Amino acid sequence: MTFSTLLIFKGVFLLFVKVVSPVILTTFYTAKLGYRNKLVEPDIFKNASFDLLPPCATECHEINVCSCLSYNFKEKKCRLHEVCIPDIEDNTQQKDGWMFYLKRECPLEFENTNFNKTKPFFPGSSLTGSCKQGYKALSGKVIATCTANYQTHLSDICRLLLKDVALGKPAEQVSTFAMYGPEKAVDGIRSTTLIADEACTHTYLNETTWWRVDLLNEYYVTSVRMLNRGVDVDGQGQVWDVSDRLRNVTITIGVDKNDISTQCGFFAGPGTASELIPVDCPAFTRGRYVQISQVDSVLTLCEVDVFTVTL
Ligand SMILES: [Ca+2]
Repeated sequence: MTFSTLLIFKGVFLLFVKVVSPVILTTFYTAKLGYRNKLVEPDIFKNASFDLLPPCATECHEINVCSCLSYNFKEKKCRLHEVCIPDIEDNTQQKDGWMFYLKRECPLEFENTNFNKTKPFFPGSSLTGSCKQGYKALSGKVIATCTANYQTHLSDICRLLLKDVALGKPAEQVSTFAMYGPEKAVDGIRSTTLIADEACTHTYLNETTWWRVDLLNEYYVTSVRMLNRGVDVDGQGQVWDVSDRLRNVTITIGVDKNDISTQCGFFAGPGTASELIPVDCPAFTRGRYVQISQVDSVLTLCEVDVFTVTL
């Protein structure tokens, strides 16, 4: 083959490249990436519910010269491209099963959401994030997924965490011994001295004792924290430590005052003097009333904190 023949071949090839087949204008970047026509995970962009970035998209991410990729749903093949021209993208879209994806990021900024990863966020990928301090996702975490059309889908939202929702709210108990009424568990006074400070509730010994508070609004209750009675010294100098009375405590939540039966948690005890006892409720425990019950014992609570998130 002569040199002039080679030139003719080259000219025809370039003509073909520029005019006949715009697809070829897109440079397949294969030297380093090696994903040209390589089989990759099936349906990587169809369903964006997986946690790991598909290998094809990952490589496009990490290699600066890759500016877009195409994926063939039929053949499960992926190609990385160095050059992407909008017209060509339009032309090639869905041709023979190929879909074109620009290396573009899904939005990562969300109100009240703090992601622990800052990498580019590409269609088909997911990021697990956590809420900023003071906020809580009911499911415990937020998964942001970048969909095929560059929309970010959040698995959950970060809700404002409210502390001390019970503070000052109406409280009741099964019975009241002396001056130790139910309000003493929500008065904000955190003394654990029942006798000297009159700081705690005290029921009579009933078969089943209970104390409850009306939060006045419905919330998702995330946890309930009990402050147990401390050591007392009475007027005669006698030391009282009956903190172990707090045991086998059941915490229930209810939307209706007549049905406070949703289980939040259980504290087997026995409690110790001035112990602060947090009990976490299952996710999505919804209610307005919080009830603390125990069997065959005097119930004494020096303070009850209810942690919630807004509905
Ligand atoms: Ca108190």
